[in-house]
Amino acid sequence: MPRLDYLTAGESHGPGMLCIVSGIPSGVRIDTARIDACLARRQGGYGRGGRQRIERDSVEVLSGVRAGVSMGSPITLRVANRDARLDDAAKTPPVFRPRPGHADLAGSIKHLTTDCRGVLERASARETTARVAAGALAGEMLREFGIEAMAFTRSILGESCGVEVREQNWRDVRAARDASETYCPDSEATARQVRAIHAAKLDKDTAGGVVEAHVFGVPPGLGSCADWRDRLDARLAGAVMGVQAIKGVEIGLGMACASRPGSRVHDPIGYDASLREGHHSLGFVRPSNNAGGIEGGMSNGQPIVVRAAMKPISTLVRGLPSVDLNSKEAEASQYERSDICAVPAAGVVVEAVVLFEVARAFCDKFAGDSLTEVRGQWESYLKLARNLPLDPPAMTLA
Ligand code: EPS
Repeated sequence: MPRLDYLTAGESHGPGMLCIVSGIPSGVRIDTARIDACLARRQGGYGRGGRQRIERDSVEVLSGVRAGVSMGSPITLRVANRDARLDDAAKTPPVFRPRPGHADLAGSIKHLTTDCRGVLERASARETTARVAAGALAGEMLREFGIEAMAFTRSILGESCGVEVREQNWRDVRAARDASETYCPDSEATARQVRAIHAAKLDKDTAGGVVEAHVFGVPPGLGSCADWRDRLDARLAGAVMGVQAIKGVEIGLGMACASRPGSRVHDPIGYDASLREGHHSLGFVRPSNNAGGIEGGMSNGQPIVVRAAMKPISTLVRGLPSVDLNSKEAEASQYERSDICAVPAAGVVVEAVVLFEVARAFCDKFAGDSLTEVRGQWESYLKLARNLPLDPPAMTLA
C-alpha cells in the first residue's frame, strides 16, 4: 500500500493536465461532478483573463475507478486543455524578455537557454488544475469521515474582510463566499475588492491578496511530533508554499504570535463531557484557536486554519523593467495574455492542497487497503482515545 501521494504533469498549452494519485483505498465512492465543481470554481472569480473563457475544465478518469468506486490502484485524472498549441511556434513564440516575478529568468538559466517558453509553460498556474483535481479526490475519501474544507478570500490589495469562521457558522460563510465575485464572504469587502481589481486593470497592473483555508472534523493526533518530516504544520506549509505565486503561509495566528505574550497566544484547554461521544474533539474544548488546530506538529481536534499570501500576477500589460536575454539590452518584460487577479482561484487551490495533506496524514495514521479497513482503524482509535485513561492504565515513566 503506497503512501497517499500524487504527481502532476502537463504544460499550460499542451494537450492537457494530468494527475496520478496513489494510495486512495478501495471502496471510496468517487463523484466526479463534485471534482468538476471545484475545477469550475477554480476557473472563476473577478479578475480572470481571457483563457478562462476558452477552457471548460472537467475530469476524465483514466484509471483506478470502477463503476464510480475506487479500486485501490493509482487513480489517473486528466483535464483537457482547449487552448492546446504548444507545438505551434507562431501561436506560442519564444519568450526572450523575462517577467520579473515569474519563473522565466531563473528557469531559463537553469535550463541553459535564452527562450523562457519551455519553463513558463510548466511553471504556469494552469498546473493548479491538476492539484485541485487531486485535492478534490482526496476530499471524496475524507468526507466519509466527516472531514471537510472551506477556503475563501480574506483580502485583495489590502481590501480585507473581518469575518470569523467557526465550526458553527462555516457553512453560512461558504454560502456567502459562493455568492461573491471575489469568493469573499462579505459583500461590502467584495465590492471594495472588485473596485481595487478594476483600478489595477485600468492601470495595466495586477493584484495579489490573502486566502484562508479551514478544515473541519479532523480528529486529534494526525501528524507527528517525533519526526520533523511528518509534522502536519510543516507538511501544510510546504504544500501551500508549493502553490504558484504564494509567498507567505501562516497557521492559526501565524506571524502575530510573535508580538503577544504567551497568555494571549495559547488556547486554554477545557472539557465538555457532552461532546465526548459524538464529536471528533473527544470532548476537549478550546475557547480560542490561535494554534490553528495544530500543536506540536499534530492536529488537536480543533479546526485547522491556514492562511496564504499570493503575490500579484507577474505578467503586466504595461511590462516591467527587464532585459533581452540575447542582447542583454534593457527592455520591458514580454506581455502574454494573463489574469489581473487570481486570488479567488488561489483559495480553491489552497483548499485542495491543504485537504490533500490532511488526507495524507489521515492515511498515515489509519492505514488500510480498503475503506472498510481504514474505517475500522479510525473507529478503534477514537474509541480508545475517548476512553482514556485506559484500563489497565498505560505505563507512565517514573
Ligand atoms: C498563466 C497565464 C495565463 C493564465 C494561466 C496562468 O494563461 P494564458 O497565457 O493561456 O492566458 O490564465 O492560468 C490558467 C491557464 C489557469 O487555468 O489557471 C501563467 O503564466 O502562470
